[in-house]
Amino acid sequence: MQQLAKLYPQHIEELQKRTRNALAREGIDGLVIHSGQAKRKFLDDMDYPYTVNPHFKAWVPVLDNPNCWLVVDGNTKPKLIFYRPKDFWHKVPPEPSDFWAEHFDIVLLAKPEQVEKHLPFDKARFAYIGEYIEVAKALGFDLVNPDRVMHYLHYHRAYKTDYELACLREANRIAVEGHKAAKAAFFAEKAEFDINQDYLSAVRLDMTEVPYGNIVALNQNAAILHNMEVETEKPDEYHSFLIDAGAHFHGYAADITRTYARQDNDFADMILAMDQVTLDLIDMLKPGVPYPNLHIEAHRRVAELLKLFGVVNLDADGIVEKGITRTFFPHGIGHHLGLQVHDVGGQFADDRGTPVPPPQEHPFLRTTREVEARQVFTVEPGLYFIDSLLADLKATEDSKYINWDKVDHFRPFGGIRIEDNIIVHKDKNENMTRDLDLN
Ligand SMILES: [Mn+2]
Repeated sequence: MQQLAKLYPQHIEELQKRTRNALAREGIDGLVIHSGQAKRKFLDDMDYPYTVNPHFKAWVPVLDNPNCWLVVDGNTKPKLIFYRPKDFWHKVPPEPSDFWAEHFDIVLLAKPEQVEKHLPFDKARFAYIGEYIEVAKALGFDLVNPDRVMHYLHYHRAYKTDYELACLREANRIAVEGHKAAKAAFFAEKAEFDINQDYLSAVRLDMTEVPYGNIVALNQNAAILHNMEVETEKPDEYHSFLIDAGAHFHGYAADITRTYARQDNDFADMILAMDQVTLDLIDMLKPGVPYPNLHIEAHRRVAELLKLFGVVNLDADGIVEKGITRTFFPHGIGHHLGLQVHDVGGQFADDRGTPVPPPQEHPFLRTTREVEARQVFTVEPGLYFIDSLLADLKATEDSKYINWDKVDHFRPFGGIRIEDNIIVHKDKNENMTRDLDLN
């Protein structure tokens, strides 16, 4: 905590600088950033779980308080309008006193509708940044999430401050605690539901608080890329376990995946081989490298394994050339990580938002921009046996290259994904996940 307090002023200084530059692009005086507000369920008197505006939590690590506002101009001390209702039904947040509080002029807001008196008078000189466009209009803002401002901020968000890197390391530390608990639960042969409970318990977050829905998959369910519906019953046999689950710290996310085999067999060997693929791809992350190079190399490496394990009777080049790897590895190799799990700005060439579209044959790739120092990525190659995609492949000419007996042998294991979180430094990579002894 002391370290965070030390790093935080420089973080605010950097956000101030980015704000100044973004405002100059747009020719306005400031930004009004709305944390968000409660969203009522249809015909109900309860709200959906609340998710804070990432532009708000970039400044203030307050994740659970709607109806807050920031007024920033890049020069003067930012103003925080902090919601503190009189409410005997719900828990009222305490007055801010954490390490970050002294960096803001704080005013307390008792009723959401009273915010106007705290906002700048001349709305034409300010832009609203947030989700609630009708609120912005009602308050008199014409500029709502203007492209030039958003593109500038989103592009620069890829470069993490030292404060952000500290938060991301801590998020990894928390998530790794969860992964260790989940691994133990798998080897104790618990049901998906109970493995998930052990994970949540270890990270001290509930299902609405984790940065994305945990993927907890036993056996063939590991072939469902987003297996979010955990089974409450135990399976008859235990073959494999895939878990993709994160955590967050002060609003910064971890996103980690591991795959385990229950027995020592050729699927266990395949996991080891994929683990090496993950590590080798991470070695490719260097300033100046286009991120899609990793994706293309991942397909080559998956092809080698398909050949090595006797799944496809072609050499690796032939497997890639015919596009067969896309049946077995149908998602992107990774993404930027930060305030959001799939952090923004991955497909920008510059801070004007010039797009870098993904290669035509890899439309799912979320990250296309060049790798630079201070950027943080996931690297997550996969190899799966997915019934629907395999059926498509079977219906093509290329079916004759596939050893279908081997495919059927591996189907009950579902698949493999191994995902680490990496900070790119000028002269080295920092694998936040492995540094914590999660193998
Ligand atoms: Mn990921």
